[in-house]
Parts: sequence; C-alpha cells; structure tokens
Amino acid sequence: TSQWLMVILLLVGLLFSFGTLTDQPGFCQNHWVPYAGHCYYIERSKKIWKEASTACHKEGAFLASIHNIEEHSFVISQLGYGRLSSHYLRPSDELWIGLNDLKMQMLFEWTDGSHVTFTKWQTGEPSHASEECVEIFSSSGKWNNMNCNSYRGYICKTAKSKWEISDRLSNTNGRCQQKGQTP
Ligand SMILES: [Ca+2]
Repeated sequence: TSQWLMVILLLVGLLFSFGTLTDQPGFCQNHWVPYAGHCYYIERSKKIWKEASTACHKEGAFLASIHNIEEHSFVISQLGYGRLSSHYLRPSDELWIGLNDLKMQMLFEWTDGSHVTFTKWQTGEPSHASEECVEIFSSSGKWNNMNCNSYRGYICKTAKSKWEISDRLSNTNGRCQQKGQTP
C-alpha cells in the first residue's frame, strides 16, 4: 500500500542520511590531520591549560577529546614520539587534552561537552590532588591529571568542515568555494 511505500521511502531516506554522516566527508584546514569526521592539530609550543583551550577556541576547535581506543591510537600515531631520533628535535613529552575536573573535583569532563566514554589513565592516576587538567604522555599515550598552570603543548580537535576555504580568497572576493567532497 502507499503507506508502506511511504515507510520504505522514509527508511531509505534515513539510511541515506546516516550513510552520509558515517562517510564523514569534509575538509580540514592546512596542517590539521583528518580522522573519522574530525580534524586534529598538535601544537608544540607550550601554554598553560586555559590558554591552550582559548587557542583552540580561536581556531573554532576545542582541546581534543578522545572517545575510544581507535581514536586514542590515532592521536598517539600523530604525536611523533620516537620518529625523530635527534634529541634536539624530540617532541615534548606531554600535551594538554580537553579533559578536566575544574567544575567538580574528580568528576572529569571534556571541554567540547561530549560524554566521557573512554579513559586511559596512567597507573595511579588521576591523583587526588589539586590537579584539575589532564595531559597525555607522548611516549605511552597514558593520561595524568596535572596542575593547570603547567606549560604544555596541546591538541585541538574540531569537526570536519563542509566547506573548503579556498587558497585564492582574493580571487573569489572572499567567498568560500564548495568543492567536491573528499572520498
Ligand atoms: Ca596526577
């Protein structure tokens, strides 16, 4: 009947919408690394946690949240630890992520508002101290709560953009051009 046809069309429509969401097309800015619908940026210059968080906001991002072992593995793979043999070039060992318990002690939250579904604490962490921000160790990928006023590199994360910002903005009167979606 036509009712069933409507239901089928609705389901096909939903599947199509879901498909386009899970395909996760989109763009990342230069120097941002795409992964599973998001873009990541690792900044080596050190800031206190609050300033690192603000720096991510200025890029339309948040300090990174990490939600599963796959995403955690991806982040570690981007940290570059051990890839550079020169001691001089070795990346900093600790980077801020978005996890913090600034609102309520020992209740850790992500700055991007996502639920805490996964953690990778170093053994013995989080310590019951006035350490309200969380760093990730480049070497092991383990997490440690730390004094927020410590200087650390940091990782920003944002959703992929539907729009690619053209490199030739001046030639297009500042308009963004929508190009073909990435595979
Ligand atoms: Ca700690």
